[in-house]
Amino acid sequence: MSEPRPETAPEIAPLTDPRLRPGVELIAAGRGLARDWQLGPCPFLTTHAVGSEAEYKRQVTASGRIMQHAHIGFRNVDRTIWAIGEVHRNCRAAGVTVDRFGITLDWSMGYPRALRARATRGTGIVLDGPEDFVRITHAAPAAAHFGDFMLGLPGAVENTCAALAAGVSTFGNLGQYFTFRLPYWDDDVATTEATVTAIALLAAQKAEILVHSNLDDGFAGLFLDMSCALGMVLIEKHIVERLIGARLAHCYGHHFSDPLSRSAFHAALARVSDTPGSMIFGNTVAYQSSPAGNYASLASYLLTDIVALGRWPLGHAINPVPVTENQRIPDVEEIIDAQIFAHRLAEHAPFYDAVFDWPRVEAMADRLVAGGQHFAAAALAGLADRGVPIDDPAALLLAIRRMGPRRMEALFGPGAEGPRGRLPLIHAEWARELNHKAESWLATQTALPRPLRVCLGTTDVHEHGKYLVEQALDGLGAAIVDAGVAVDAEVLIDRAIAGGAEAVAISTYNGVALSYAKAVLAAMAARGVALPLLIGGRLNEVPADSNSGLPVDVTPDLRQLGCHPCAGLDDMRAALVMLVPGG
Ligand code: B12
Repeated sequence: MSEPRPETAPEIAPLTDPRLRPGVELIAAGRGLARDWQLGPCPFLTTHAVGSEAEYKRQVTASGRIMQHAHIGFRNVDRTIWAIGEVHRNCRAAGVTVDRFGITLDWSMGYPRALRARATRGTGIVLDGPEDFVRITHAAPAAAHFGDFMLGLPGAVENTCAALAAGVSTFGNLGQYFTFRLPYWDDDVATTEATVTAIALLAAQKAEILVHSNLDDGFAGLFLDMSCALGMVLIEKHIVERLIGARLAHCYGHHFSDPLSRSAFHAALARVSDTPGSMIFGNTVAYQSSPAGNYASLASYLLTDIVALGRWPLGHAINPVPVTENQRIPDVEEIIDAQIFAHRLAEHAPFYDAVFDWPRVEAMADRLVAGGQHFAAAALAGLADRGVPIDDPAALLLAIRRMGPRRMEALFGPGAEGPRGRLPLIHAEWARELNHKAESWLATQTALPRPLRVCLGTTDVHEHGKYLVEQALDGLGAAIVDAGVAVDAEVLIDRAIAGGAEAVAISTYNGVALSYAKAVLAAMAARGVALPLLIGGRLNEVPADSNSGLPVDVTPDLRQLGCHPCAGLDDMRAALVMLVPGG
């Protein structure tokens, strides 16, 4: 099955922008900031007598112990600080060391500080000032990893200064620069300038600071060819290490379900990078079952990671994701259980080294590296041909972000040209799985009575739901009006009207389902249209008066508003047939 061709698609921006300041100027600004902002103290650095997490990682790697990462995603700061202490203490009592904590900031933290109070809030943590960062880094003698909504977003400089002063020595997340869009924020020039300035500030530190890039947050979660993801490693290293002078630690994992390609990607990374890795992210897309079933997915990816780290000790921590991840934000007990599970598995895992088919892993790593090098070289040459100064980190970042994963892959991918796009050297699992899901569903369906025009968009970066729905609609014979990814409600309806849509379909995951649906209905009313509104994905939201800070299901509220919540594709087809005249 190939990618459906939407009838209409959002406009494409030029690759260069005269408003963008030269990289050298931004780097100088970052260096200037380092005179006032230097790495501060925290219990992690003092307890382990290290100058930075990079130094700590080299020490522990040399000892042969596998490091562990725990992700904390509560909205409430006090609850987060309590949770960090609780997890660290209880795990230590069980003989388990949690080396680092991933702090899931809320997407409103990505804005410049002055705009945050008015921003839509998702499900993550909101920190008010540098003192809040300090409270978090002092919650336990473990490294605090600020990955989300830091680098790559317009508030990068403020957040980086505050976290640096609080003792943080690993900063994310370059991957988010390429894909994350904040509601009602379109100034990608300001976002680029803030990101380069913040990375230059980190490069100018006396201590060795790690810049973290989660590839799956970036284009790796959207490329159809896994070797292009390895290519992004090379391009990002060119930008961050060669052009800006900082150290870049890569993370991967969300979308890597197959042990062969997951360990091969690690082997490939070992050939192209000597910077300590941050963490290997859990294969969260595989969590499609109950907690008991998800333990099987947890074991599957963790065993692969531990055995691969045994062979290529790159310094990554493993990330045992709690088995409730696909239902909601996991709670403290579930985080502790996952950490204890990982520690015990790390005792078993080395005995699996002998039974892994390493020559097959190495052979796939060969193809990943060859394909990645092809992609990186073709992309840099291709962008230079299009007038992008590829020795300027800011210009290069902006051009790649504006070109996007589909055009990058189509133009610079290593695979042969096929009838409908490039043939992937190594087909990304997420795409294979969703293609198969769409095919098997369509095999049980009949086409719609007539080709309906459906406008489809997402509220946030989660695009896989849309990818699947696009395939299903295309197979049903519908015409797709593509409103794009992370689109504001008003723009969604403008594109629906411009495309002559008869229904609107939204895919949402960030815990904003109800407020977004209300904004869409208001936008329709303001434009004098009333189109059926279908909505699917993670239909929840944190109530305004919540004291737990955890999201709740809003399906009944959506129905009350007159929307059509869809648990899956069956609900979608039924709604379309019922709602659209002659549908
Ligand atoms: C993959 C993933 C990501 C990837 C997305 C890659 C991409 N480019 O698409 C990445 C890594 C980028 C990501 C980022 C984030 N994520 Co995320 N992510 C997931 C994950 C693991 C899978 C979601 C997915 O795509 N599934 C594949 C789809 C096809 O399957 P499905 O959801 O079952 O879809 C079915 C139905 O829902 C339906 N459907 C879906 N959409 C639609 C639309 C219509 C119209 C219809 C009819 C049907 C329909 O059809 C499908 C088949 O039945 C989930 C956890 C999980 N396992 O579900 C977390 C999850 C959704 N993410 C979450 C969060 C919080 C985030 C971040 C904010 C984290 C952060 N702080 O950075 C960021 C988003 C930032 C931003 N800018 O928006 C939370 C949401 C919390 C909540 N709402 O309760 C989850 C639940 C994880 C968790 N437990 O914390 N994520």
